[in-house]
Amino acid sequence: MSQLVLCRRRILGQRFPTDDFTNVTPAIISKTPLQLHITPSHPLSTLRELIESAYKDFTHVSTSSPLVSPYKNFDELSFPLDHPGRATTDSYYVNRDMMLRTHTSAHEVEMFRKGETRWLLTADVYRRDEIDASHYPIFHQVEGARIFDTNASGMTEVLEDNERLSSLLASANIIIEDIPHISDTNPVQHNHDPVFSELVAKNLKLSLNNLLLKVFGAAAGITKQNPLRVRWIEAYFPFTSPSFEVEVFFQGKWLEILGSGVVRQATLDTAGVENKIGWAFGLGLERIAMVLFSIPDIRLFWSTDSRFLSQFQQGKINVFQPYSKYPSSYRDVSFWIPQDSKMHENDFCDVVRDTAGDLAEDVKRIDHFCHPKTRRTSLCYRINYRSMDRSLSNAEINHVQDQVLSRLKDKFGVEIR
Ligand code: FA5
Ligand code: MG
Repeated sequence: MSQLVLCRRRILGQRFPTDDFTNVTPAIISKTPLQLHITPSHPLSTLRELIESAYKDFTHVSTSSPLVSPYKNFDELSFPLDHPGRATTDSYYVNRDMMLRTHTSAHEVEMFRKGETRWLLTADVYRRDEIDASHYPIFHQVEGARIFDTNASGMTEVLEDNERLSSLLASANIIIEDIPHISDTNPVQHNHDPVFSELVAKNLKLSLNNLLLKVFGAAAGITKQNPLRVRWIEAYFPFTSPSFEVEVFFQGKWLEILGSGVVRQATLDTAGVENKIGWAFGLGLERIAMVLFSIPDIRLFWSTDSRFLSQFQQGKINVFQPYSKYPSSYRDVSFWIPQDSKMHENDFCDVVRDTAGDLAEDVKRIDHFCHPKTRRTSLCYRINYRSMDRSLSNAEINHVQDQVLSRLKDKFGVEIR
């Protein structure tokens, strides 16, 4: 009986067998039902609606289970077998056949297969990562896509839309640093008409420049003297070519907003869509919401404290007033790792997250030492504990820290120094 319980994970009411790939933790599983992006008045929900309002004639989808097969997350999108994103160090697996999606692109084939030609899909995505104010293992993306017929009427549709979108930008307070739609290093696909592919890439850029103007214009006080600055950068994704990333200059920094490109024909072929060409983008909600609402720490999105939640209303972008910053407490942990250990930094962070939850604000590696004689490796991490809602007592932090140490010993066989 206990054997059965140990070997299964229950996620969103379904039970799954575990295997050597299983690395999803209870802390992560407990967040899967929360659906912040459709929680009324939540800043992520307001931002989702703002983006949707820029694509009024698109189909909008915003719920679906994060459980997908690795095939759907990677293979359907032409990810090579040795792509680092597939590694258990980077992604959360329920078992070898089921994982938590790492991006909303996992639903591209499904949406195209349904016959959708212009759509937005918003969802929670999961990646194993470091711990600090701008990284959280769960975040939210909006995927957008549009496809056109590869005939004369499709071409007319793109041309007309490009003209419409260009004229909207002509008088807007925006400076765009552009790059060529197609180049040697960012090539047209061999089965695409280069002229059509360029028009589609242009449509993608125009459409997103208008979106960013709407989103940042809503809060930033964009004026003639203070125009929005957007820059396009060549990128690589296995499922688009040419591919682009977009950054926006905001509060003195370039902020990475999204990835995008002309959809690989293989994706449309897999979806059974014929004689179409189009674009797709995937945009992260948290980083935009943090600057729009002045939210200083990514953990706050998960806060259930009414001092956070009561500050927001659906549809309204306002500046968050921090209610107080409680003191930090630092605890260091030094340990020897076993000789043949494959323990990864993300493994350490998951132990901390699973034990301390959102009390862990920041984790930094402060020392890495290899003993010259024994060749043993020792690591030292500094954990910053701080609650966003209350003061923590020393006893409470010590208790959490002791649990972190004992889990490290149990899971990875480390020797605490
Ligand atoms: C992707 O996820 C691609 N699926 C995007 C895409 C879609 C490309 C369609 C082409 C066509 P990337 O890993 O760069 O790409 O993430 C996209 C955006 O998600 C980033 O620009 C960023 O805004 C956001 N993002 C990525 N990682 C994090 C993170 N750890 N925390 C918060 N936001 C993140
Ligand atoms: Mg990126």
